[in-house]
Amino acid sequence: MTKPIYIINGPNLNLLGQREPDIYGSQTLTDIQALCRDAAGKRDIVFSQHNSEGAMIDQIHEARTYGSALLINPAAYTHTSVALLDAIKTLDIPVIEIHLSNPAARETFRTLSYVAMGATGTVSGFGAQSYLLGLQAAINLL
Ligand code: CA2
Repeated sequence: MTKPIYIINGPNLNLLGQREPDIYGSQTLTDIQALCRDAAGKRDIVFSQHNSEGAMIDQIHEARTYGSALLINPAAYTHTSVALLDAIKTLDIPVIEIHLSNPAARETFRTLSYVAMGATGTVSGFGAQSYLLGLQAAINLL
């Protein structure tokens, strides 16, 4: 049986759709999860959101064993977390970094991504569609 594609979301993304729709869009994370499940077709998706770094790392470890690919929106940990980078570097599967906004076009502190240093590639700036483009890339790579 094909292993599932893991989609891991970082802190505060549970509040998507409730604030800053001009930056992050008006869709909720539940809406994005449904879009991803539709786009994945027969492939299984394990979709999760975590407000703590440790919980994200535990889920990356799970993806390492049970996943065929990983999509990750690390949210603010993108710009701070060597621990997430180290976890991602242990994976032998495609790792695609996802962002709703385009961090490179925002504040200077968002221009550094530790996660990008361990990712296969990054999709940024297309709102919820970033997830679908990333998912398509993962499926094409598998
Ligand atoms: O654009 C993205 O997807 C980000 O990963 C979102 C993070 C931000 O720190 C990154 O630089 C780029 C922020 C997620 C916060 O989520 C919110 C949800 C609802 C309302 C406000 C923020």
